[in-house]
Amino acid sequence: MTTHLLPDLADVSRRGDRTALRFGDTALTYRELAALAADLAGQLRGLHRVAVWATPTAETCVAVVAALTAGVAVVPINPKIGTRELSHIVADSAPDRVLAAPGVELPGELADLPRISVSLAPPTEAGPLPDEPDPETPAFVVYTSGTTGPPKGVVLPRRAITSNLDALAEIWEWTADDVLVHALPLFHVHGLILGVVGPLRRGCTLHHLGRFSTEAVAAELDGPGTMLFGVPTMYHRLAEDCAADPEMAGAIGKARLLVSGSAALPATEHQRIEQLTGQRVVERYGMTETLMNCSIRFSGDRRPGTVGLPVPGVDLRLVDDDGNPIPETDTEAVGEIEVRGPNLFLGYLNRPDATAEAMRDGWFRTGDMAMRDPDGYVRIVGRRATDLIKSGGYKIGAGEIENVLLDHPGVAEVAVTGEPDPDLGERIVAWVVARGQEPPADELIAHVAEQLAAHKRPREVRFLSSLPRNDMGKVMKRALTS
Ligand code: MCA
Ligand code: AMP
Repeated sequence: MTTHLLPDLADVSRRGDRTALRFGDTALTYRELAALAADLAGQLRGLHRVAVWATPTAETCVAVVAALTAGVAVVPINPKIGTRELSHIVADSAPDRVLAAPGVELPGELADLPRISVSLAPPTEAGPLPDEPDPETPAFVVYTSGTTGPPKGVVLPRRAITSNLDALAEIWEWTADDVLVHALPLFHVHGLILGVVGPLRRGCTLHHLGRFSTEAVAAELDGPGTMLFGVPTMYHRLAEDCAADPEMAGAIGKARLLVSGSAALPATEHQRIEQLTGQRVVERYGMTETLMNCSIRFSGDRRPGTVGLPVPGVDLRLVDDDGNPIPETDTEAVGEIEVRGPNLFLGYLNRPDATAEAMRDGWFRTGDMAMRDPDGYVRIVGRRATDLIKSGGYKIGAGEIENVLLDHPGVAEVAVTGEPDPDLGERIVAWVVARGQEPPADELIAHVAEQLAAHKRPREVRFLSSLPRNDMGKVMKRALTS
């Protein structure tokens, strides 16, 4: 017998009348969600993959749950996606249908796909749920940036999701009594898999805020919210506002658990939040391809600057530049993190070359560089690739932005870098050699937002007469600092 990915939807007698999801004034109980998902799953039967217009709404969750129920892979689409990125994702993932709320105007290639409207109106008759799909069935294709080229589709099987969510539940003592609060976007692992599938698998309640604000987070944690998921930028903004508002600090202090991930939370930020709220943030480390690899335990030592121990079921090693494992007792060496376990993806969609390159003897090469504390706690110290930027918790490839800027008629040459930023972690900077007269910076910024996505836009444009290059003609990005 296979275990269900979403047990409380498969058997609503368990928690049918409990609220599953709340987005503002819209709430669905487990019973309502199960009925909507069963109805929609009936329409998805036999399909291979569907695109979901991933607005932060209950409709997105219904679409995702229906697809999971039917065993159809979901390709979540950023509702602020630009034209070029959308063309790539639709061509690459070739979805059979697009799922969106009624009345939403879909852009570009999505408008050409057969559409299924996701309504929250109760179905007249809830059909039986289909049989639980095989654990190796793809559940999601999540697009993630690399150093060069367009984003790659990460194919995640159900097995990775169930095993990883259960491991997190164990170490975070996450139960059906929790009310998870967050405001994360629903087109990445953090917001969608941990933040939506996570609470539904636990049988607990999700309160999604629609968009992030420190006031909304505080109001929830002062009320029913018990857990918060956020990226470091959100914790930075909470720290700033708590410093000015002791009442807000008191509200945040009531949480059972604050979890930070998607990028490093600076130790100073950890300390500031603890001083202001009395809460020590639990940091965890993950990746789209691997889900969560490491985390501080709920009852463990919440040591700032570390991401704790590997989560149960995940094997982790550090390797040197030649790929040789570094002994666990070596606490001086910096090595690349490699992981293996049931948490791993199936591969990059249509990219066996990239999949092979990312693997070494069954281990996934993360590109993240780390050290180990004497008790095994992992300390991330950097990344192998300088061309990957983490801004606001989003991973962004420098090459992707450079290619788009080079298409602008006013740009002759360009190099994109990430610079330290107190709010975003890193801020994207475009160094531009103009073709003729310098184009307005705002125009270049808008060009990237329009072609790729708003979060990939440079926050600054700096004009140069030439780019620093080495003897081979390669741009020396390290020389590009303000
Ligand atoms: C501004 N905007 C523009 C432009 N300028 N739109 C078009 N063209 C422009 N030139 C709009 C934006 O679309 C947005 O619209 C608004 O202005 C503000 O944008 P921005 O400044 O980028 O937002 P922010 O306030 O700085 O956002 C901070 C944030 C956000 C809320 C922390 O970065 C965020 O949600 N980060 C989460 C990232 C995440 O979930 N990562 C998970 C992947 P509007 O106002 O309408 O929004 S990592 C992962 O999954 C792994 C597994 C892991 O470990 O977790
Ligand atoms: P993504 O591809 O968007 O899933 O981002 C994964 C990357 O985010 C990882 O390879 C890390 O570089 C980074 N990351 C996630 N969580 C943390 C963390 N707690 N500390 C440092 N880096 C992190």
